[in-house]
Amino acid sequence: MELKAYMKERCTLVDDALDRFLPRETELPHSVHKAMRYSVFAGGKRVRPILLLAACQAVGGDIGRAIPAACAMEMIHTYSLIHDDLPAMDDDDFRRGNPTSHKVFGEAIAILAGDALLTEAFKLVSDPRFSAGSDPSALLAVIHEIATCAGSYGMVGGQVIDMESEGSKDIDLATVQYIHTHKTGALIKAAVVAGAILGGASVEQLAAVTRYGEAVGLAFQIADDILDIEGTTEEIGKDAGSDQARGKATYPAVMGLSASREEAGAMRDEALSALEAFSADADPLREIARYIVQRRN
Ligand code: GRG
Repeated sequence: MELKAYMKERCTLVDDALDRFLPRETELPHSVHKAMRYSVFAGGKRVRPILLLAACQAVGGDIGRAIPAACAMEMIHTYSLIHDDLPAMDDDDFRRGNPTSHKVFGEAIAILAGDALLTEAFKLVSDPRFSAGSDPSALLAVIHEIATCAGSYGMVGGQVIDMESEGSKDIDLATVQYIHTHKTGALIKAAVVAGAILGGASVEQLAAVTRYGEAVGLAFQIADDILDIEGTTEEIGKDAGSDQARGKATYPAVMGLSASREEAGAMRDEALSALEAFSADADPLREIARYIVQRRN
């Protein structure tokens, strides 16, 4: 399969749905709706929604039913980026080459846009208009998985330890692993687990997809660490080397660049081996695992 064309086609599918699901700028309150749309449509790669749909497809499910959950993952991801950029956190002026939300709308609206995106995401997944005919217990399991992975046992927890570790001289591998698997990995894992549940996965399929998600989630963040060092400013959309300048806890900082590359490759292989029993329906998941460690942005 040709991954570039596949990603482009899935990206359009997700973008069209996000446009339908997100509140219009013409609806009150205009400022927050404008801010929500500004960040959602700022050029993200849509990795999490695409993974969710690919996991649904891998277990033989109908991706049409998984579109709202896919969009919800992107809304949660966007909320996390808006809040991560705030002065109280990373204090970034630019993301993906554009001014950050608080620079355009002010800090209060940026915080509220993030809050609203997080909340709207759960409204969307639980919306009875899109879940008619779905198994209610599967839907509950999806909501529980996403909430667990987004909260303090997941992404928020990773962000807290990341912030608290910044500038510390004696970060060990276990701490970096915790940060990466929670801050970035948890939402990626939640995306594939949610997709598999919505696709009607068996117990064995769900276990395999979970293994895939954990490996790919960690690989994604190690690749991000490596890109921060090796990528050009244009490719990564932030100042190259900014992790090091900030004293961030990263894989290269703890184990060096070449061991980090090996680890990212090992995680990709672990993800691929988790899918061994799957048919060609899982080829998009396989290709995405390869892409995640090779990506340039
Ligand atoms: C504020 C609760 C809270 C959490 C923030 C995810 C996160 C936690 C912060 C983002 C900081 C960051 C840049 C992490 C590196 C990995 C990462 C998540 C990169 C951005 O994800 P991509 O590459 O972004 O999927 P696009 O721009 O394609 O949407």
